Amino acid sequence: MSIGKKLTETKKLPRHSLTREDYLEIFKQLFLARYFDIRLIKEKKRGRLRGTLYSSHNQEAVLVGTLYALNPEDWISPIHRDMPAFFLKDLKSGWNNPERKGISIEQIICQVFGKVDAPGRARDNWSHIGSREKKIIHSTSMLAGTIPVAAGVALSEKMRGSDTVVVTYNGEGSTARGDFHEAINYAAVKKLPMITVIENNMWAYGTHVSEVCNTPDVADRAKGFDIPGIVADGQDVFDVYDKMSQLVEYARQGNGPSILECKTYRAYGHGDHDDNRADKYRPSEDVNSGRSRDPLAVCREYLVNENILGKDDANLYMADNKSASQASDEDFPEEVINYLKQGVDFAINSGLPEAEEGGMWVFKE
Ligand SMILES: Cc1ncc(C[n+]2csc(CCOP(=O)(O)OP(=O)(O)O)c2C)c(N)n1
Ligand SMILES: [Mg+2]
Repeated sequence: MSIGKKLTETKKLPRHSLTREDYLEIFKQLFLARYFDIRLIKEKKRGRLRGTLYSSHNQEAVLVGTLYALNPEDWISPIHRDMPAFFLKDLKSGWNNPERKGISIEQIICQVFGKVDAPGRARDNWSHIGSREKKIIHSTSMLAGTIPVAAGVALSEKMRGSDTVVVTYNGEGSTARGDFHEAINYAAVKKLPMITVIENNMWAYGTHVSEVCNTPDVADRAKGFDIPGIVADGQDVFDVYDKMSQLVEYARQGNGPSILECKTYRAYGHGDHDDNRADKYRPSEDVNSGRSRDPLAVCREYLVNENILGKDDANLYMADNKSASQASDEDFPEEVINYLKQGVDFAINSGLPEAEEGGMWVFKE
């Protein structure tokens, strides 16, 4: 399919239609996603976050760039690595806008703290949530297991005649699963408006991408379905945005599904329980090169080069490449700090569910 070629040949990229406010909002959202991660690591040390933390550090441009290309009514299907996606969705409609089609920061911090005001009412501390109202397909642990569900949602939207698209997020490891192929095959045959974003962070727990994929790019899997398969620089939020926007338009016009592979790198272990082990199965040169292009730095450089932001303003906040123990609140915009504080304060004051709730949603009365 020539859609990727068409994009590179186009002089006017989707980013060129963004306003200055959009550019600055995107930069701020990258900081927000990064600060969420760093703040959670700190909250875990304080004992407020129970359970495993799956960091999305260094992968923020994938989430921000793809989500910024969507309309409020579009559906997303996030997985364990995409916790920020739940509150980044439709964030441009206003961070504190109750009408926006995304989950509030208060609810998300309650979710990770295991509090009663969480969408999961403290049954879980991570991504096993969803919202029909906010157009978020419920996340499950079964890798690739929600792609068939997303295809079903896309079929339903198509039958209704809407121009809504459905976006599924997946690690490169899950692309070796049978249900990945079955669901995309079905979507291709039925020309469903479904975009499968592959966050290729090179590792699936301790398994390298070369152990699960025999083609140079994971996006090459699209060839077997005769659908577009495009590769984006996952460290560059604007490259992700451009390519995603084009695939979204392609789907909205009724042309069918596509795959967008975003090449990135998992900064830490699979989860925080794996941080120390990951140093043993990943060579340090590999880690250093995978983390050498921080999405915050890549975005900042672009904004300065394009005269969207002056150098002094661009350099006000320098969280680049800093771990949770190295970063402080001064490294982030105040608005970002305050937004997280709002969520954390709410969650601290939220209670635990009554024991009687244990059977709720399990047995039908
Ligand atoms: C069907 C299935 N097999 C195995 C697992 C255990 N598991 C959870 S995450 C994971 C690695 C996933 O790697 P990848 O898809 O690349 O996503 P990443 O964690 O790198 O974002 C594994 C093996 C699972 N949850 N579901
Ligand atoms: Mg992976």
